[in-house]
Amino acid sequence: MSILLISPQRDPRVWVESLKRFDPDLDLVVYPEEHDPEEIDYAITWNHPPGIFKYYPNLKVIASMGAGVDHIMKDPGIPDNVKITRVVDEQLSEDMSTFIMALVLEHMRNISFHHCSKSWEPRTYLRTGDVKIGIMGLGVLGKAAADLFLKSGFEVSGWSANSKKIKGVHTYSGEKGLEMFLANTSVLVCLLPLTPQTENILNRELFEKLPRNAYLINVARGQHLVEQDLLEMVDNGHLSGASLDVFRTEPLPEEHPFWTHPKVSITPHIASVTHPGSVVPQLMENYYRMKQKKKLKNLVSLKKGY
Ligand code: OXD
Repeated sequence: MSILLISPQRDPRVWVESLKRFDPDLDLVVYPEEHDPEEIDYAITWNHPPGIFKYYPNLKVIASMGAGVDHIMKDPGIPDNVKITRVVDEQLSEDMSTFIMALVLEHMRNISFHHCSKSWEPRTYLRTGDVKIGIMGLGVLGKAAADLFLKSGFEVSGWSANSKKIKGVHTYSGEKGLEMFLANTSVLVCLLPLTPQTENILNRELFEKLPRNAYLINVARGQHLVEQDLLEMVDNGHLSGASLDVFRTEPLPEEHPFWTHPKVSITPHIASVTHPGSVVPQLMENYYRMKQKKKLKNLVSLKKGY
């Protein structure tokens, strides 16, 4: 049996190198190389062609190359008996937390404004004690970010669908907790998984519950955000601005109003990019676990969708 590497929009070479370095004898097929679908029992994937997995009768596991699995879950053609796993990686968590910290500091100290203004124009700035960080989504990445902000002296709140306790963090949950959480947040960070329940959650109604001048950071998925609502809320001054790393359409189309909006900062989905060398050991561990019929690590709950 063989492993299928299937990520048509990503350069597979560095993944092949890392997998082969880990196990030089690995039987690896890189899509779309010619192969026998019956020979595949484990697929490592990012943005596979929808519906393709139903042609693999012996497939047992689909392993996401990243932390997110929405690219798999949105495919109605995933066979029922196949297990899905995601990546949980310290490097990914560290990259995400330090990226969010950089955006928060950039916002507090007006760094982009000064770099771009090309004039001697000091602005008042925010200090740590002025900022209340609110993290939506308290999974592995959300907890790591909360931890970094706590260590750096920030007040931190967190919201999740189901109640969670994290030392030092004011935690809120469910519909009821959302209003209190938002009222207590001046920088809102979205780290939610994308599910039917969280799609479009960053909308006008939610923004209105934030204090005036709040700032948005979206490093989760573009589909969380109602783009027009954000534009209206920054234009009417309720939100002071936004940093967006993820978009409904990626790459963000050239004519999109976010590119030129003075209060919207764009980065090209680089908050935390999977490092193949760092995650290949866990992908392979799960492969061997599958072979030995052992419980897989980082298994996705099909009910919850993450
Ligand atoms: C991920 C991503 O989910 O890169 O890993 O967005």
